[in-house]
Amino acid sequence: MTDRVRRSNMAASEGPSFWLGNETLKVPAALFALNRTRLCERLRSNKDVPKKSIVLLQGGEQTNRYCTDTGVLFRQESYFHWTFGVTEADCYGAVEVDSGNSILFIPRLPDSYAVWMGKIQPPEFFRQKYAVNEVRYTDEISSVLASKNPSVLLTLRGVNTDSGSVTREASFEGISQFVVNNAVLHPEIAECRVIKTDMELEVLRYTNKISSEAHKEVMKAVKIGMKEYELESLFQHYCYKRGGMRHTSYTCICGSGHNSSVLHYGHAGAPNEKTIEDGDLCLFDMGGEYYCYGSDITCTFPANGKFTPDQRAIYEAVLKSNRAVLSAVKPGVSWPDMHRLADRIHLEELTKIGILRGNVDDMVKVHLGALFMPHGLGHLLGIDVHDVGGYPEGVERIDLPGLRSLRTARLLVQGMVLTVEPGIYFIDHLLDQALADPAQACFINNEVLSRFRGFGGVRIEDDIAVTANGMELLTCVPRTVEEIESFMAEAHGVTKSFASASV
Ligand SMILES: [Mn+2]
Repeated sequence: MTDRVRRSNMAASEGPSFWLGNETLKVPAALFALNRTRLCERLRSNKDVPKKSIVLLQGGEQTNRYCTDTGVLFRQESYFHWTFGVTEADCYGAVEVDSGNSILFIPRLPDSYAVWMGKIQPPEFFRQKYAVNEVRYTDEISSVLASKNPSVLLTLRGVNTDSGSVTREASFEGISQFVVNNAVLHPEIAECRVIKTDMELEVLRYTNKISSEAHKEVMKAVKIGMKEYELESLFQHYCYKRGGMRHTSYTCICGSGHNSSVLHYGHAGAPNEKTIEDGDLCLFDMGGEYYCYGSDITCTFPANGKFTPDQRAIYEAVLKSNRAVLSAVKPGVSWPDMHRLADRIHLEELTKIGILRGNVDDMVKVHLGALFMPHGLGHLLGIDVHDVGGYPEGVERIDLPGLRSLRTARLLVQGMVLTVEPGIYFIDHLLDQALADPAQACFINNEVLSRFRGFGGVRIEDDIAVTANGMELLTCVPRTVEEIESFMAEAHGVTKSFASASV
């Protein structure tokens, strides 16, 4: 343990924390103090950062629903959360790089706030709540920063490599009197976010624990005839009631039957509204978020508690690739190689099942793996479900089917947190394309494949932390066919298929 970490652990046990009571996790404000320390250390060793630099971040803004005065439930902007852990909207934050001194700027609220929103707290309240050095009002940013006589303000401007969107750079009245550098901060802070501290890992263990339990509650409760959204609702209820998770990390994907092959099912155009039928596979991809730290877990299981032989075969093919990747993961391993490993196992297993025929090496040459797994094997996870830092300068996206969907092509490093989410899907659009392409069609046994039209898909998604010589599995749900079948049978109080009993 380094002195820095020992000091932060001591601060963690003594200082203020975020806590929602009951069995929820206490998260020390020291987590964010350590993040700021790490950021300043990185910036001080950057030759483009002069002495007397100040980092300036703008927090998320409270917005309303379209033209109305109905407030949208606020969730903090992720870089601001990583740096300050502040839950309130409309703040700014500054960090003096040389000293690490932190200044939180809060909005000066109108008197009416006290009537409609609650007591107006003084700056000292927030100074203690967030363990920052100073708290001032946002209408003082210009004068407070000028009094520090900074050489440069470092603001955040950079592209999110998953969305292509650009971060919102801090701006305030009077900024033109300062020298501003908006280029140097983004790659440095993104790189800090890629490697999780022990305190951050503790939060991600917690979000995974609660979300794993919630998935098990869903598996216990599922019945033929239910709507998919009833399970979405149960997941959210469990996460919030037991885990204090007001948000999920992303929109819940609750696909049953053919919907399980729609990769991002659950959006407003396909809002988890199908009735779950006997014989359906359920592919439920859901993750709770606590204090802005996320989780991302997918369970695939038969709605009636019993796999058919075909469902079992596909499920076990995916489980085999999932387990192979978990065993191979360690520092230094290339993430695209893990994707290739999963693809190869899928192709081998699909050949055993009879859907494919021929030489697997030749299949790899025509990228046949991407026909069944068009998405990437997994992605970095943290405050954002698709966490930042997947493609820093020097790491190029591989422009090949499947691999181009990877949200990172990095070598693994201890402290990274990632999802491992191989899947096999039967997507008519892609299957028809492949059958029309002689280079791919020659490997496909269309007679066997036609049996799997409308099958849907299987995804098995776990969250892992990369350790010194392997990985730590954060997700804990029934995974083998036997575990799932016996877990569901026990939960439903029967020893075999309970489909007919529940109609
Ligand atoms: Mn995922």
